[in-house]
Amino acid sequence: LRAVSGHQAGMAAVATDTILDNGLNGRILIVDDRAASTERIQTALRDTHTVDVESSPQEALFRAAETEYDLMIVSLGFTDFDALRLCSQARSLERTRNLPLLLIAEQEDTARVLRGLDLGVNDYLVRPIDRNELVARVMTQVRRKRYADRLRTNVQQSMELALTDSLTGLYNRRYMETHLETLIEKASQTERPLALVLIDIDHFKPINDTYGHDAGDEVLRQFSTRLQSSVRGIDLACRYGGEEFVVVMPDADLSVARAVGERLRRNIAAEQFPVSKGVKKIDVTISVGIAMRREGDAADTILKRADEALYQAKRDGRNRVVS
Ligand code: GH3
Ligand code: MG
Ligand code: MG
Ligand code: MG
Repeated sequence: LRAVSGHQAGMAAVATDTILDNGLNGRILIVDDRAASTERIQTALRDTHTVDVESSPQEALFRAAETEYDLMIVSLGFTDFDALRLCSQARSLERTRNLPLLLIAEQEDTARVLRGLDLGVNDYLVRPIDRNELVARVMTQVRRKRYADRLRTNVQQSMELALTDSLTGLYNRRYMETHLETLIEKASQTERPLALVLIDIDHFKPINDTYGHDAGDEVLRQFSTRLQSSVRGIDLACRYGGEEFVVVMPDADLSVARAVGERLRRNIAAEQFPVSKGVKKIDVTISVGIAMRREGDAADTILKRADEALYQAKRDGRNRVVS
């Protein structure tokens, strides 16, 4: 009995594997100008994958750059086109650099297959093609492509995490400070204005104390959304720390920066913040300090001046913009 159940367990494992691969539906582009020779390949793959056929190499490259294919199968048997040129072009284009390439070769093509592998072709099959081998090799490439895509996405995500604040999704202080140096340099070269807007939520500690830390977090998140939507596309909004935010505004003179700061201040004061699933609504105000870049300013010099303006806004009674 034990032997039987062991065997069944083994069967189950194999079945799961097969199911996973069967669920892996790849998008495949076959490139060949002779319909008859693609027919069998297409038929073998059609049940599992989505298969497109393209007879023009140039068109194939366009399609591959536009569509998220998992594999391009290139026939070496083009009548008057060197299929390897297509492979080399695919490798040099940003959009198709990571697209797996599988060559279909004739017996006498050995030298060209070697050149293809040198160009970065991933695999090849020689005619006459064995159906099972084709299916298996295609699946290997599709699986590898998906795995590589997942890895890339993970890398991108961790890079974003390093640049953004996890509570609000805004850029973090580190990113802002790096970017600010660049923007200062650019403003200096182009002799265009650069404004720095420093924002601090008024009496935020009592919000935490009265409604709880979670409600405080909720206010910070909602504020960030409202901040992001009230700045221009080229402005850089970041969470500077706790309940302090910075907006770096390239190409904005003092009147533009004041207008943005004033509009935000008014908008925040005018509309309450719903917290605790909307059960409670909180009045929030902000104080804003603005500084313009002056010739020779370093990042911390502008920040310090904005901080002095902010401090003045607090002293003058909060809920105001000082520049
Ligand atoms: P002022 O008008 O002078 O700015 O008063 P304030 O209470 O806003 O200033 P203070 O600097 O004394 O308090 C800021 C508070 O922000 C203290 C800190 O506990 C809270 N805080 C900082 N980061 C977070 C956070 O991520 N979540 C929450 N809920 N609170 C935070
Ligand atoms: Mg503060
Ligand atoms: Mg404070
Ligand atoms: Mg505050």
